[in-house]
Amino acid sequence: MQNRTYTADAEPGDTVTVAGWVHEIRDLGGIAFIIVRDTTGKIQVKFEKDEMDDDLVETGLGVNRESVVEITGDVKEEPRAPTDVEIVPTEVEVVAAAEPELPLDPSGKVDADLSTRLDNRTLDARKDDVEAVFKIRGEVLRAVREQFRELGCSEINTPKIVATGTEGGTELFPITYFGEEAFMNQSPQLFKQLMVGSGLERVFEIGPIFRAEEHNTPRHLNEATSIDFESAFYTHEEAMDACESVVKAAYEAVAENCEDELDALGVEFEVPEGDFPRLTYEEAIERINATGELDEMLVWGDDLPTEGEKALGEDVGTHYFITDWPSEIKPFYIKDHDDDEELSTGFDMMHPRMELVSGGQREHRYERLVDGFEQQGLDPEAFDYYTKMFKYGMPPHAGWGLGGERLIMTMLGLDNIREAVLFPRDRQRLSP
Ligand code: ATP
Ligand code: AMO
Repeated sequence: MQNRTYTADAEPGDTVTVAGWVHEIRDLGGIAFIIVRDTTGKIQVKFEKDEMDDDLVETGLGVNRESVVEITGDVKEEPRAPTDVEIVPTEVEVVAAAEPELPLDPSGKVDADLSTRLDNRTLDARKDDVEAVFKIRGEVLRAVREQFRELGCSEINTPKIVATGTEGGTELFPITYFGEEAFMNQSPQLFKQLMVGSGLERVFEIGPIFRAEEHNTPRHLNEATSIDFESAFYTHEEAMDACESVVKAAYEAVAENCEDELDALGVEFEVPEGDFPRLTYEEAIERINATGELDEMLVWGDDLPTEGEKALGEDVGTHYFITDWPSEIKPFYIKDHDDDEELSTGFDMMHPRMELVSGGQREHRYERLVDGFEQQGLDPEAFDYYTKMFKYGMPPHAGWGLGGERLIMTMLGLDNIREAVLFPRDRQRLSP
């Protein structure tokens, strides 16, 4: 609104108009205050009952908390006010009244459980710490995009309604597409690969992925944000370098540009320093076994169980890569090492708490790619739209996918991945 003139640097003597939410009402008898909150902060408005027009006092003090008000008045110096100034009102308008009973307390004085918070996200995101998460999320995405540009990538958008799945471990959401069976896409994997064979060569995408994960966990969503990278003429080693640079750029940008938000969250924030250690899968299982945290020793070919990831994370203590996975537990599109077919070029990048990234060099040789489908029990014909492009000059390439919410969750120490999404989708939650 044009007449919203209050800013945090308003000075005594200014006449201003502030529009925002009634954060708090304190009635001390002869004198009363309301604290008005807007995106720039909070300002105290003083009502001296005997010295002001009755209507003004009645309107100003008759509102419920969280109502939207527009107040015009004079800025006065007041050392007892939180910002050293206050507004003495001459006009008060209730723009949008709030009901007296709120489903949760946006001042944050009364805690609400996560489910109540998610059901009332508008009110929840009026809280400084919640707002901070989403401001930081925006900053992370901005910094990630900028780093991809530094790396020479073009941003792409690929379809989310598709004919086939790619990520074997999790289920697909089926939909009906004009009478035909289709699915919500689990990953832009095949499409980003198709684009490294185009004139674009090096691409990234930030978009939703859909996975019918069977269980409710604090680190899985059914709709998540995938940050995907893929480059022609890259090895898996170069892809890991790019991955590390993107994650560090996100941390650096938050450290530099989100000081207030980090304060609001009260997190101890550290930008990861030094190179992320690169452990082979073999070293990883040995180190997990050595922690003694697992009931059963891991052997070659086992996937890393959650407790194993945790034990190793505590042991390593920083972000790290796990490389050289057994080929049999990596997807068909991952290339094996040239000198050892049992060993894949696939890698994961881990935060001490959990996996953040999967990636690898890709199989770009047509015959081998088709064999790989058959070995995983997939029908190569269903993937003809993808494989046929490997017959017309597909360069060697590598890439990775980073879980956007897991990045935010681990960066900010959030307990539950749902706190990193405005409107999460999980087994119980389809609205709002
Ligand atoms: P992604 O599936 O995307 O590769 P992830 O972190 O889910 O990433 P997985 O390889 O699926 O990694 O699983 C790692 C471990 O996490 C599994 O061995 C399993 O113990 C545990 N896990 C995975 N999904 C679930 C789930 N839905 N419920 C409980 N535990 C799970
Ligand atoms: P992957 O299946 O490991 O690999 O997914 C990549 C990363 O995405 C995140 N992620 C999720 N986050 C929240 N909820 C989920 N249900 C969920 N599933 C995955 C994780 C994970 O590490 N195509 C490959 C990537 C590649 O090779 O380029 C892929 O999708 O952080």
